[in-house]
Amino acid sequence: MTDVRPDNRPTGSLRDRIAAELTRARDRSVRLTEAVDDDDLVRQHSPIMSPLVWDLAHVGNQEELWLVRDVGGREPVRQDIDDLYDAFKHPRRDRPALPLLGPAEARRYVATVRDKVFDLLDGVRFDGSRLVADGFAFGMIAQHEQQHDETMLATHQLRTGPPVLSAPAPPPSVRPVAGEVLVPAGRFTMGTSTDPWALDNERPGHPVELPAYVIDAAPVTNGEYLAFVADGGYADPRWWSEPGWRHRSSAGLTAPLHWRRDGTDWGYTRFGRYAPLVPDEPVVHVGFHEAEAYATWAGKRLPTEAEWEKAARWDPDSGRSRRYPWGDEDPTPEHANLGQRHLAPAPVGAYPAGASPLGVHQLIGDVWEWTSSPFLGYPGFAAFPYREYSEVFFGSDYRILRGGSFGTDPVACRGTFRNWDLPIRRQIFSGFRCARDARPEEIA
Ligand code: AVJ
Ligand code: FE
Repeated sequence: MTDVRPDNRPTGSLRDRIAAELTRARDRSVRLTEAVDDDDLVRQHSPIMSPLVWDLAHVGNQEELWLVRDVGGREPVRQDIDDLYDAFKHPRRDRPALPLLGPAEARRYVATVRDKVFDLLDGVRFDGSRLVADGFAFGMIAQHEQQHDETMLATHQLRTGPPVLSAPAPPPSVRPVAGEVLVPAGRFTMGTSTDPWALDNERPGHPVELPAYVIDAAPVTNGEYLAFVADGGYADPRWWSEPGWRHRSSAGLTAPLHWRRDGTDWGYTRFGRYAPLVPDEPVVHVGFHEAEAYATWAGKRLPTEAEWEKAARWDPDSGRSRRYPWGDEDPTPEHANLGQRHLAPAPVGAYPAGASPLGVHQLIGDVWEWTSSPFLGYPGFAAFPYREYSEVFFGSDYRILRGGSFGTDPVACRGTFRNWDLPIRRQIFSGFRCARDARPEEIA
């Protein structure tokens, strides 16, 4: 028997898609946790990261809370561990000392939860509460697991020792991309009210009016960033904000995280392998303060979040906002470097098919891009389904990042997707591009 939705599409396809997304996320979690031994899984590789085994069981616990208990109305699997895996109860630095499930137990736990979810997925109706409409709760959980997979990938990058992950190199540049793109003044729709798996902070869609501005056609590359380093950028307070300079000084920053001086050249260690810096690759592992300092040094500024999104979504022909720079179709490997297919950002010019109509490249994938905007709710924001996903982080402590990285799965990446972190953080796969106001003679 097939249910039929109001739009006459069978619900079977939604069920299949949910099952595929959940399975894809789990395959990735398994790969990331099977790559290391048990010792490594329970160890903390950095005080700002959880042990990998915490992420694994936390993913299962969220799945249990939302899908098994809430959507399914089933008996709890392990109510006794809710507190251990509540991210708000224990800061990351304290997590290794908790009586966490061990690797074997954690694996059994997530598998038990998943079995129950597949069982209830069989019979669930997608026309009930707002939580299950369009499969939202399932989509939220698939995105949640993929977000933690990206976090686990960042933990892998922080661990020391021989390499355990491998992937083919990203594709080469096929066309030089440089310079800037003028985005004309006018109104566009920011955010969405219709994307079924968009999270609360992406909603609602609302008009935003922007003056004309100019945005870089590509992310700032290692070569460009190196010019800032070589020019003494890290030693000159003129380029830094006051809090940025204070942090630079107390943390002793001299280059992006993972960069290392190799005689007169620079290189970096990536997932345990050392390589010379690739000049045309987007710079990665810079904090907001570093991005802002570079932009000031370059005579520019970071884009606002609205400027980033208009560049990524606004279609000059139709005036509509689309899901991605290239249109509404799901990303393929031709469009963007997403989903951990590669373990590095691709060089600038590697994805001409992913460019926006105005010619802005690599907005999606490669590196998360810092914007100048704090994390705030859009006009009409309503927390859904829980305040702790977004709302408790609203305020000026955090800055927004956009576009996803090579480690972001497509299910958790779109033109409306909002990420945020503290301005000092650089363990994430973060880079940036610059923007500036349009000059009068450019607007004419
Ligand atoms: C959206 C990436 C900032 O990892 O802190 C995971 C996503 N929220 N579990 C984070 C998230 C709850 C979140 N970020
Ligand atoms: Fe989480």
